[in-house]
Amino acid sequence: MKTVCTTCPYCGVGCGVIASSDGTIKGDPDHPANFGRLCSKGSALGETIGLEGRLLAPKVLGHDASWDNALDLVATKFSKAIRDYGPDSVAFYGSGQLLTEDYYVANKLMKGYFGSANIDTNSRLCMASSVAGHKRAFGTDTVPGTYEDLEQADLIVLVGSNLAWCHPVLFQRIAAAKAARPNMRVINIDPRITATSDLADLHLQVRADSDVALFNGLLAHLADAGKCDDDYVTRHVNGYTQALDAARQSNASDTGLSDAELQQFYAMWAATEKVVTVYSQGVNQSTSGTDKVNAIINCHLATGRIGKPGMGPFSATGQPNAMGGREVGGLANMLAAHLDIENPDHRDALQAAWNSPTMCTTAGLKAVDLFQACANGQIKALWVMSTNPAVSLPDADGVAEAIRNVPFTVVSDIMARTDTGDLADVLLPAAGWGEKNGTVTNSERRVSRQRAFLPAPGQARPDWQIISGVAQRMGFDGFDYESPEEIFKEYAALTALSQKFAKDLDLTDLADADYDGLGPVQWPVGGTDRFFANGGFFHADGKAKMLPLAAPALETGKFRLNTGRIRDQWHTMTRTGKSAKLGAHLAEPYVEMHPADAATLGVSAAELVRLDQKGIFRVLISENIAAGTLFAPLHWTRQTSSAGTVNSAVNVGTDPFSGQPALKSADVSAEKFGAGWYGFAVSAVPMTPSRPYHAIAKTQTGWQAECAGVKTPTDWELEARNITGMQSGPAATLYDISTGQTRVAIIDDNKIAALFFASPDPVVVARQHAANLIGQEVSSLSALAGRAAADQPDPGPTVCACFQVGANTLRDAIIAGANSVDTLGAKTCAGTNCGSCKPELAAMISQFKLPVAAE
Ligand SMILES: Nc1nc2c(c(=O)[nH]1)N[C@H]1C(S)=C(S)[C@@H](COP(=O)(O)OP(=O)(O)OC[C@H]3O[C@@H](n4cnc5c(=O)[nH]c(N)nc54)[C@H](O)[C@@H]3O)O[C@H]1N2
Ligand SMILES: Nc1nc2c(c(=O)[nH]1)N[C@H]1C(S)=C(S)[C@@H](COP(=O)(O)OP(=O)(O)OC[C@H]3O[C@@H](n4cnc5c(=O)[nH]c(N)nc54)[C@H](O)[C@@H]3O)O[C@H]1N2
Ligand code: SF4
Ligand SMILES: [Mo]
Repeated sequence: MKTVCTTCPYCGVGCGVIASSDGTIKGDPDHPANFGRLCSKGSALGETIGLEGRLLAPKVLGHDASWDNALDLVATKFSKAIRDYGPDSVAFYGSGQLLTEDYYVANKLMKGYFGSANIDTNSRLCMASSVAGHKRAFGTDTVPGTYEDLEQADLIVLVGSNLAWCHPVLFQRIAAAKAARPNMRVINIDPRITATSDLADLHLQVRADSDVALFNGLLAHLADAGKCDDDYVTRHVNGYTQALDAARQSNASDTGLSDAELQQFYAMWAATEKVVTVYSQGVNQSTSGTDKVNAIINCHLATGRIGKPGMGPFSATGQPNAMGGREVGGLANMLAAHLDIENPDHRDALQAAWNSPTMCTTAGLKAVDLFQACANGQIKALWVMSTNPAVSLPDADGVAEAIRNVPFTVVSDIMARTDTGDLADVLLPAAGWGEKNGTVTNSERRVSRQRAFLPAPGQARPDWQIISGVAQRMGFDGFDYESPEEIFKEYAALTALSQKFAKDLDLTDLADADYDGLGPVQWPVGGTDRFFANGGFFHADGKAKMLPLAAPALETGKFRLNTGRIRDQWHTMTRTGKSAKLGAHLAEPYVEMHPADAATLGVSAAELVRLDQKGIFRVLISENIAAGTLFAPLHWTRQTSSAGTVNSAVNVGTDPFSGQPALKSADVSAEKFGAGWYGFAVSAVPMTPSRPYHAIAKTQTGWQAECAGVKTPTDWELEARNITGMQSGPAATLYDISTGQTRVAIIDDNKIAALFFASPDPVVVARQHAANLIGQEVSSLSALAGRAAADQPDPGPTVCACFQVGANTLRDAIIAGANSVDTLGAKTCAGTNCGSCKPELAAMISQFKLPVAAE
């Protein structure tokens, strides 16, 4: 058995993991990102490393091919496109989930050997506004602070960040710090009330995209209250007066908050020296995203609250290597080592270091434009790596069409079937997490090793090796790498250029370090932990810039659709979807809707809603969302649902500075989906229900499917067989003529192989219990009751993923007196492993706690 210290492949917290080849996963107690903690996704990594669904050999036009044939073909097609149509006729689309070494090699090939910058990444959908905001304010893309600041702060302001679900270990660090120092305060600014709001002393339910107005209002208040640091501003900041003048033009009532709420927020911020403002996609994914970033940074610059312990603006990165990608110049408008593409000296220096034949001279196409160029015929050869754009880009169906329109498309992925892979001419099998070596950089600039503990399956190869193989076949020197270590050392040495041009990034000390034994290390290596406490910005005069910002006009449309993440799934679910534990939390695509809107549309709880004629989602009626707005998760795809790909209904503009799409604000129509029947099925085998509405998920015993259709089937047994994939074996059907409810059990070898429940209304059945019956002996037909027997209480929908504790179990324990998260944990185990469900436990306690009798 092999055991290694490695890094979690999901979010940008970058937790250290101790992983073994038998699938055991533990948090690394010595890693400074998590000190042993893991969230539900990290804890379930062992369930996701199986080979089910993996791409194990190269495929050309759907047929297995040898590596030689596949790589020759890719090299020939790219060479020919460049020869016939020029370097800008080819494009790469990469990912913040590539390792630094993969990312570096792809950029070197594209920018230094093809001579085009048409290489962009999903970081355009994620961090681009933060990058643009940092560059405007600081002169370079620097995150000034560290995770410790979040523990040392007296006030944490979360803006457009559902930290409890998206950066759970950081959230837990804050929660622990707050428990230890009860005077610490947390403010959450989000148009939705979320699990994160549970920790907040103040939740500001702002109008969407009113963040610039809010922070402009704060800046004016800080000036009026005499809280600006004149000395810091004079010595280190340009643009104060203009920024303040512009801020005074803004109208804080745009936020929709009451005066009392605004004054409370301003007063708390003004009164607290140690304040950290953490922001994420509610800020970045907006047509005013870059301005939002600068509106936040303006307030920190004006007060000098930056770069000192417990204070500063903090952009939480999404993906495990969002930060590393930025360091190696992963975006179409950047060069490696934080060098600028517009600067000829930077370009020349990089070309000299690479000793490369050519160099791109201008920025390339940004993600949305890149796929537009695919649609209009400019792109003749496209290579997509470690991302699923046919799901994750806005106008996902248009993007799929655009990819189809490219004469030659290569997709490198670990999975045989993804919505993007299905469109490829060539599929290349990549080695996945646990099978390859390299480095990633987390949100606090800490470089950590990923280490292999499993053999690469089938013919899978690490991405750097695949890219290098094509480069060599195209006749380029400079790609004869034998290992990721060689690549890392070349890149680390190259960051000397960043120093030469007075930039921030310096990894040169790592160029001679022991790569195998490299522990987590923060940059600047051996320097200070934080930037800018005493100025030292990276604009030519060494000063920072405050920006004069106008708040955008806020539109009122039909419904405003906000999108984002849920606790237990990662993006397009290609990995987390393999875990039954993770699937049990929220198992189908849903749309959150205010009760008033539900009443207007005539939809009741658990019915279905159609968005923009394209998507169909289960309605979740909730007071946590404002009337006129909707929220839907981004995770479901055409593989896991019939119509749950939310980006099919998301058609949005981009930020003018960063090119980041406004994924939080699609204008959509919504109507009730008139289902004639609803169904729920569990089966021992994977299902492809192909019904107008369906969504599948993994269970402990096989698979489950939610479905619905318009026309009620006449033969329910046939319907059950078609949906569950169980064509043979005896079936028992129960039909209740008074309610129209139907139950079908299909038996194989005297064991229950599939169960199907249908009803004219949303199906009420103990789903977890039904799933657990699969594979059981058929002692009686009581299985068809669809509810648990008295001696086997139904735990209800899963809340705690680690211990599979359901909502009913928790409700009963709360009613029996468990009235704190800790006692509930002691009684049921819920929340005692990763702790990701603690906000939900707290919410349930306030819902079900019996009122204490007056004494
Ligand atoms: N479980 C899980 N965790 C993840 C991921 C995942 O897929 N699953 N993905 C990772 C990645 S790549 C990323 S980028 C991060 C994202 O992490 P987050 O940004 O925290 O997550 P989101 O759910 O995208 O959006 C955050 C919040 O922005 C709010 N919001 C929307 N519009 C506005 C607005 O105008 N103003 C304000 N103030 N708020 C607004 C939304 O209501 C939402 O609650 O998560 C990372 N972590
Ligand atoms: N509506 C809406 N859309 C969004 C967002 C939103 O908030 N709302 N958020 C956006 C953001 S912030 C992000 S980051 C994107 C994420 O969106 P994507 O990047 O498209 O989503 P993933 O599912 O993470 O895709 C990663 C792919 O890489 C594959 N893979 C895993 N490991 C490896 C490997 O080692 N090598 C290779 N070659 N492949 C691998 C996986 O199987 C998967 O197919 O979504 C964006 N889209
Ligand atoms: S918080 Fe969770 S998903 Fe993020 S790195 Fe840590 S364990 Fe992984
Ligand atoms: Mo992201």
